Amino acid sequence: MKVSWRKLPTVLLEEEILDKAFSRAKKAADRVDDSDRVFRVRKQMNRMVQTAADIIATTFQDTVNTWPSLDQSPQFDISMIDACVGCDDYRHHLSMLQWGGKQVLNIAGQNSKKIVRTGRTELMHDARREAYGRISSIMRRVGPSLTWLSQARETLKRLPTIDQLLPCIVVCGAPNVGKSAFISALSSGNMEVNHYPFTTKQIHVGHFNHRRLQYQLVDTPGLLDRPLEKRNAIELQAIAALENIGSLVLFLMDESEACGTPIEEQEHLLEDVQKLLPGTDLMIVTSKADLLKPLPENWDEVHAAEQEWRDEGSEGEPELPLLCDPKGRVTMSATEFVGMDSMRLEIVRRVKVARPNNPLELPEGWYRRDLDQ
Ligand SMILES: Nc1nc2c(ncn2[C@@H]2O[C@H](COP(=O)(O)OP(=O)(O)OP(=O)(O)O)[C@@H](O)[C@H]2O)c(=O)[nH]1
Ligand SMILES: [Mg+2]
Repeated sequence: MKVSWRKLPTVLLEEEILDKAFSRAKKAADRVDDSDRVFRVRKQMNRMVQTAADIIATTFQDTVNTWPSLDQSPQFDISMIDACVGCDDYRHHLSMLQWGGKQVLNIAGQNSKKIVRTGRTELMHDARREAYGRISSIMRRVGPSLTWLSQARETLKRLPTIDQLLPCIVVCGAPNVGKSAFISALSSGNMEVNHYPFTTKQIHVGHFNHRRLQYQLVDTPGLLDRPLEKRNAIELQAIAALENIGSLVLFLMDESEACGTPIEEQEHLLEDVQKLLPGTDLMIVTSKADLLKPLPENWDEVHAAEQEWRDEGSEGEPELPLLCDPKGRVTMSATEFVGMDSMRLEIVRRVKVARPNNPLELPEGWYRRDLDQ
């Protein structure tokens, strides 16, 4: 169930729609063939009015139909739309298109009648001209909505694609602690790169599959890695959206401080994140295990167990030992790929606890094609 508003087609602007409608209308009129001059002009004027109105109304209706109705959108999407463009505006501008389409068709109907009822060609031309004038003025009223929708589309298509029905692991921590490297190392296939419209930073979304269920891993750059008090309303709303979708939060802590943020500050950030995402299970993970001095005691043991599991085809859900740092926290090295498989299995276990009645725990042998890519 990928959300379609991320693949919304281009929204044509006022001038583009008018040009398209009037030029098609002219072509339609040029195709009219009748040896009787009055009949010919009547047909031509009628075609012009009807074609122009149809093209505009259809263009509007297509837009209204392809933009998902908010009533049927998942909560995450609604929160994101609200944070990024505003739900009220979203509704208003789509309804303007609906209104405009109706108006334009009415105008065509009325002027068409005038064209049919008269026998004088100059009155037919007048009725056509009048229709074009009225249609243009409706377009001027709808214009700002088209502009708004076109800009909203640019904003919305940059958002991460998250499937609400699948487990989602939110990965956070101070800048440079290794969030993206972790997601990349754990993901099968390529990561998607997106943006939150209000930050310039890249968000990575990765996936891995385990027993036919796809797990999503989402980065949070610029969203959670700043002190609480410096955040604006938009960011808070986006965070609320994350809370809706997160099955598990991983908080990465760089003990080596190679990231540039002192440990103490990272601890403060952790407290903030706990406050921001209170309803979500949180797991603290030490990153960059390879930089720890000394190396974690069970480095070799974990490395060997993971290697063996991979050699055997990564089947089942063994209790691989977790790599532990001196404080007893789970750790891993994304660059050396040690502690990663055991981490993946731990994530699967934690998500299961967080989603006890998971409707997606499909019976053995059940096949969902979209999960097996
Ligand atoms: N030695 C070592 N370096 C790592 C590891 N993971 C990440 N790094 C390095 O740490 C730096 C930051 O990694 P990123 O994955 O970009 O960190 P990030 O948290 O996504 O950073 P932002 O998105 O800017 O907040 C890069 O230079 C990585 O190569 C690791 O496991 N070991
Ligand atoms: Mg990153």
